[in-house]
Amino acid sequence: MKTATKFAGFAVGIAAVFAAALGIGALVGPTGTTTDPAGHDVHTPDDGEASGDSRPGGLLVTDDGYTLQLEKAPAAGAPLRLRILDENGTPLTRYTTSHDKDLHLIVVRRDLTAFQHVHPVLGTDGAWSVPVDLTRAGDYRVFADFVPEGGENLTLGADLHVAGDYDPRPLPAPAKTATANDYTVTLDGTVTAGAESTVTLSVARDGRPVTDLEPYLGAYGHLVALRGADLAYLHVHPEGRPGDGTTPAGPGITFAMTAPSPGDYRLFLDFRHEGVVRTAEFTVTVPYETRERPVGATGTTAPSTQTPSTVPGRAPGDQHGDHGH
Ligand SMILES: [Cu+2]
Repeated sequence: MKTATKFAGFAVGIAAVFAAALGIGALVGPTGTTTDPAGHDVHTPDDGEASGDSRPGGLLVTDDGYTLQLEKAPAAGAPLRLRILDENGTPLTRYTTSHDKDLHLIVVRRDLTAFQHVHPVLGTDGAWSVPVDLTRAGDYRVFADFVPEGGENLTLGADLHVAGDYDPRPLPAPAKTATANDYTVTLDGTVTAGAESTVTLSVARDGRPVTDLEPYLGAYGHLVALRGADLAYLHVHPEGRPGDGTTPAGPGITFAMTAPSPGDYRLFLDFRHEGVVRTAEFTVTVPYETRERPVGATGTTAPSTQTPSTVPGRAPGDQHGDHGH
């Protein structure tokens, strides 16, 4: 169960790690003090919400009582098979549909190439299966993103080894545009560590904005973001839905994402147009902040780079009221 308390505790841990990573003081002040600026400036914005946004997923093979059990890499042409096991080791067969599917499976090589986002089929034996392209040798990461019936969204991750000569490729340089066949996708927005950021991805073809994107997985686009160093899987939410009366069918698709730390990320946008799903890929570097920090008190000054919209419904400084600072 993900209680608010559990999330808050985790957020404190993240804050401490993040503070250390920033080199601004590894120690969060003693419980009850309000004098440590590092401890009060560095946090995840959603730490009071049970939305799942406040920690990256995909780093654990077992979480919240569920385990991703992956079969060995299949022979060429055979499907990849996996199970989600509950805490008794029984295959989970009851899911809550999310983004049109009971299970979203992401397969990517460890160097962030060969990205695939597929939707397996659940067999009567409780095993999911799906064809995947594993023609490039190397280690892969497999992410299962699902909602157990009656539970909360989980993303489990496991490694898959594909024998052969592995020639890992460097992460492409950060860029604001990406191409997918004759489509060009442009990324607008700045991703900030530890705060929800809004990014808009705009689709054009042959230089003309595409305004008739087709719904895919309940949205005009589906965005997966992975942290380069460890393939942490970020939860990303599209803003608006097709048919809600306000969300346009392109060219721009807007998402809210939270990068848990500075570093390099790879973004994969799936969008559908004229019946075909295409993927545009971007590298985004989330910088270390050199922003002004409020000193000595909470509730007075918001970090200069945070706009009120990044912390909806919450006054600056009140994030720590429920977990002991
Ligand atoms: Cu999916």
